[in-house]
Amino acid sequence: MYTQAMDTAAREGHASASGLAPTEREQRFEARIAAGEYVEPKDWMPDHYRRTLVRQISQHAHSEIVGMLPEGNWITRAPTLKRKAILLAKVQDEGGHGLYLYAAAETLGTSRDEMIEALHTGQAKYSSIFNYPTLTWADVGVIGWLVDGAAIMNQIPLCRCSYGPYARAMIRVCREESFHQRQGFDALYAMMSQGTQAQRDMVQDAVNRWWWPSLMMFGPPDGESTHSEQSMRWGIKRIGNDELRQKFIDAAVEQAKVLGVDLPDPQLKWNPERGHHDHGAIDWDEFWRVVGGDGPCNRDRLAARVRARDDGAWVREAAMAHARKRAACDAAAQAA
Ligand code: BYC
Repeated sequence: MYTQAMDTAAREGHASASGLAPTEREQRFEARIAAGEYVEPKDWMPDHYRRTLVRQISQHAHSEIVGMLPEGNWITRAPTLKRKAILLAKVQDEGGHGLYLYAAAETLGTSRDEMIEALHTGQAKYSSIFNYPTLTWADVGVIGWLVDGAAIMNQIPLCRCSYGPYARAMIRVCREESFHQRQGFDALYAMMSQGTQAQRDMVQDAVNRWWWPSLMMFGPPDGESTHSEQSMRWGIKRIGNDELRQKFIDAAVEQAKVLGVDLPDPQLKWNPERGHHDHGAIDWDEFWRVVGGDGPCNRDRLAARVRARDDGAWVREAAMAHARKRAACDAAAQAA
């Protein structure tokens, strides 16, 4: 899908943008965004818009890839064959999401090697949530319910992102994420409704540990968000961090009642005037510590990714050697 987007010739009116004075070009770009048009790879765009997208899309891709690790940790220990098959498929989906997203970011002129290098050297971020450990099987269910649930809430508006390749990738990703969320809920519901007291306690313990980090996934409060204002003006983000977090909390409260678990926030209470749930204070110091590299699993996560890249070097080299031989054969066949 990205290849098609890249092959699309710059459309009439946009192709000629390079002949315009810089301010006029920017005004025309802003007008297109205001009119709700999609920006495609060959269209003119301000450098800052391009850099913002590369930053966000590559971080999103890294999150999907690093996000395979906490759940991957349970594939060999899933309680039944059915749960193992589901988990394998889910983790594989996350890998696929990472690949679509790297491909979408590549359309902006940054190579995959550059993006991966930025992750491995700690220059690029990935979602804070994946720096927490998965201690029990219930953590896998809670990741599906809360982490994928938060991801969907955040990502549905990205299906209307002004950059076409990102928006199109998000449509497919969101469909799969919604299955992921339901499978997590289903795994927890099985333990809560048919399990032993020990299993119900295990679910509650996992909810207690993942609830606050899930709320942090939406990013800092709007007042402290560096990029929100500009990203919303450009139609990259459609809804602010706080509004999305609130929508997620309101939805999760009702789902928690169905599951029969408590959310670990004594201040969580319906506020009829606001039409939303009030909630307790989020520990933003913890968030910045984790984002800064000092969470419970940051070092392990990065080390696992670097090791995977090193271990896979021979596969990449073999594929390149094969491609070179193939090209030489094709050239010889054409010359004959
Ligand atoms: N973790 O100005 P702000 C998944 C950074 S994976 C780490 O509000 P922005 C899944 C932010 O980057 C889903 N860093 O930023 C996979 C910025 O730093 P830089 C992942 C965070 O970009 C496997 C600074 O804080 N989803 O679904 O306007 C299994 C200031 O923030 C975080 C995405 O990536 C964080 N939580 O808004 C299961 C969605 N929050 O870059 C599930 C796409 C903020 O200036 N991304 N920061 O150094 C977004 O929607 C936005 O980038 C964010 C942040 C809402 C995350």
